[in-house]
Amino acid sequence: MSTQSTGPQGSAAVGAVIAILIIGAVATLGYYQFYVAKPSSTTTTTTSISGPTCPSSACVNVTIPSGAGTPPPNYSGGKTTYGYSPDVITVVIGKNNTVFWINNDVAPHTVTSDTAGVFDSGMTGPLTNQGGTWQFTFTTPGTYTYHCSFHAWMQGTVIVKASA
Ligand SMILES: [Cu+2]
Repeated sequence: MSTQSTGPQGSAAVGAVIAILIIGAVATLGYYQFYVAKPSSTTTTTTSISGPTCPSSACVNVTIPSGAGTPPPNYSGGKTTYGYSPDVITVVIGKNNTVFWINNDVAPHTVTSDTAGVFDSGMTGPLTNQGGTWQFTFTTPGTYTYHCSFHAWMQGTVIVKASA
């Protein structure tokens, strides 16, 4: 700290001015830390990803929300409605039968048909990356349940209806 020597003749008025300046600087610094610096310095890169990239009304979006990789509160095993949002969707062939999933979570996920081999985004597929998207076009009417290969609580359903 380098300060200029002002000698003993510094009056009480000068001292008061200095004190006010110091208080002002501290207050400003405090304000800066709490209201300006804090959001950028303490936030741990919570990457905010805008919604899925469904390009038109011919498709439906399903989001894997942030936190889906953590079991839901009071989880006691089995499949739940937690992890895909919305967890149940209805699509109509020829209208909106392409479904887009996006992973907004930091954990890897999959969209895997409960009936093996019907559809699967894969355990190394795009949904294993935050912000990754994967799409599937349903062409046969029916009710398709699916799950995440990594997280037992994640369960979703696509209800596919024939074109009207
Ligand atoms: Cu998962």
